[in-house]
Amino acid sequence: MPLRRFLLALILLAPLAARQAPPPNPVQTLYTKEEVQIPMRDGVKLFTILYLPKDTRTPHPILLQRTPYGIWPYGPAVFPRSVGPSPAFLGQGYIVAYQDVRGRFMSEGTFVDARPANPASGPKATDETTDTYDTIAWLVQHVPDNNGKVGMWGISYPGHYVVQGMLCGHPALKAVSPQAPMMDMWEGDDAYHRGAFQLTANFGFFLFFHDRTGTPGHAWPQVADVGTPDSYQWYLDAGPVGGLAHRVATPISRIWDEYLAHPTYDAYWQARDLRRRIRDVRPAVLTVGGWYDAEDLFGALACDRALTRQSPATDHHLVMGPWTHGQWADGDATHIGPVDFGSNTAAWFERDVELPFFNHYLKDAPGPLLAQATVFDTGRDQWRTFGAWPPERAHQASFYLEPKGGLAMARPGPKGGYDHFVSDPAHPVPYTQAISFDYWPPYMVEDQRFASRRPDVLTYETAPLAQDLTLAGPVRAVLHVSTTGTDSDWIVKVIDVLPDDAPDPAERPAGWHAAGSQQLVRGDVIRGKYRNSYTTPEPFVPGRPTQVAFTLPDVFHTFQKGHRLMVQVQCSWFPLVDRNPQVFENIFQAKPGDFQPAEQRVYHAAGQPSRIEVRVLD
Ligand code: PG9
Repeated sequence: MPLRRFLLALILLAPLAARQAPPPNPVQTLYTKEEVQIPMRDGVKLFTILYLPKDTRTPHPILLQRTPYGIWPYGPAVFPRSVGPSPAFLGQGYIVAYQDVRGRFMSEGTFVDARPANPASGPKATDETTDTYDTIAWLVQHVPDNNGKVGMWGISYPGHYVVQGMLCGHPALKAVSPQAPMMDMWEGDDAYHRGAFQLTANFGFFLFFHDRTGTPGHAWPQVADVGTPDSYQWYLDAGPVGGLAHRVATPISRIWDEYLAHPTYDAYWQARDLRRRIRDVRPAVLTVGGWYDAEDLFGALACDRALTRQSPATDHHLVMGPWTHGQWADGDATHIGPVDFGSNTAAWFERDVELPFFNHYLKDAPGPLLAQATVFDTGRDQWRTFGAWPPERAHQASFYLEPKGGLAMARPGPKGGYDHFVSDPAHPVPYTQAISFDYWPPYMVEDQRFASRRPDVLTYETAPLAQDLTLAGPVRAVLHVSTTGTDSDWIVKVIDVLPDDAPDPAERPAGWHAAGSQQLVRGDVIRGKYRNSYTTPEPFVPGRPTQVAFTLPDVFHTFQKGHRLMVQVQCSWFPLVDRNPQVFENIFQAKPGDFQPAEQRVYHAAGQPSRIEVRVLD
């Protein structure tokens, strides 16, 4: 091309090119980046990326995240578009450090899932707590322009490392925020719920969570394409969970096999139960959880309970919002599926709670004056604060299952009896209407009419409420049941039944979600053989009435006047939970022919008063 024409083209195209140039990366503008290998006390080096504010007029605190998920982008010249807990932290004068935990990605050593505390005490004995201590000591000593104060934050597995880290005792660690931390993977977090295996969540997770070390440039492996989004049918066709991954010839993490090797709350899980280790926690703690977090709602509540009971001197705070797993960090959390909570609670949390919390403890800024508990009423769509959680002034009450599908606060009379249905593992109750291969987070607020129409789902509901009813705290299900099998799962769901005469959405009152909907507030499961002991499973005696009681995670929900409180009881929740053959055996060794229907009875009689026990806040 002649030079003159080339220059003319350049002049004409320059504004266009300038218009299309990507916006400057704020992280690259505000920070420099360093990659360091931090030596632990046993010599193992942990790969850590530092983002250092270019503004060094005042010393800055350090925010640390430790993670098994990789700390992309690797490479000193490649920058992410945000660093820190949320974009609200950009330019706020924080040094941000991300670390591959031992045995993951670019860090040396061997990875152990939810690594238990190391009982050895020698100078070279290590675990996640000592790795955190050594990391903080190195950062404070070597990172330029730091003010000697360190904070930690993380969601889910990174939240688990925050809890391990807050036990480390390093004096520079002043403030931590464990968000949806895994606290006990067997009773209520990711692996099992009271012995019921969380099938879709675990299979999907371990399809990608392979051992990864020393391969910085890779991306996560593509999750194996099983050829259909219809998880219900796929898992049903795939048969018993034992051997599943190997039958479908899908590469899966070795940890999947570890989880299946420990179906009972044995020493493997007890050693990983972080609740047992919470004591003498010195940093201030901001625990965060989501009322609709399908993965670690249990962990957030368990973390706060353990601090309250076992480390009462700790300055600790709880925030529970209308969120799915990690949704509070998504920037927008106005709704979950069709349920609109009326405001962007994530933006409020990031701006008005999380940033002020760390500013106060790490930069001596005025405190956010956080209450002990800042919790969202999911029935009124409003935040409330309390001096303790659950609120001390909430009082105990029971709602009893009644004949003909009733639910009332009066104990059943002498004429009570039972309801019954056939639970057939060949036709399990779906946990959602959605067609999704991975677990479907909005199931936790989903309209349950798809389930209540089934003959194998028992439904009990109050009359329309004469006044608002606010439940604040745990829900204990106390069922009197029998089965013709020798094992079975029991699922209890607490539901808000919205009136049919829905107001015009334009004038939607707070808490109104969908006319006539049977909106799930809380559901959970127990594998019946663990009803009396998590460590020693017991068979049912066929036909003998037996009590099955378990505590569902807390709720904070106002059932408004005119709504109904509903309870549903069922014996499968598939494929969220693996199928129970309804025979007392190690389910992961069950053969296809072991799975058999059973007749289930739920009693509502004077001597067998099935009920839910709740905390009511007047
Ligand atoms: N809660 C997720 C998880 C952790 C461990 C095992 C399985 C899932 C997570 O998001 O980290």
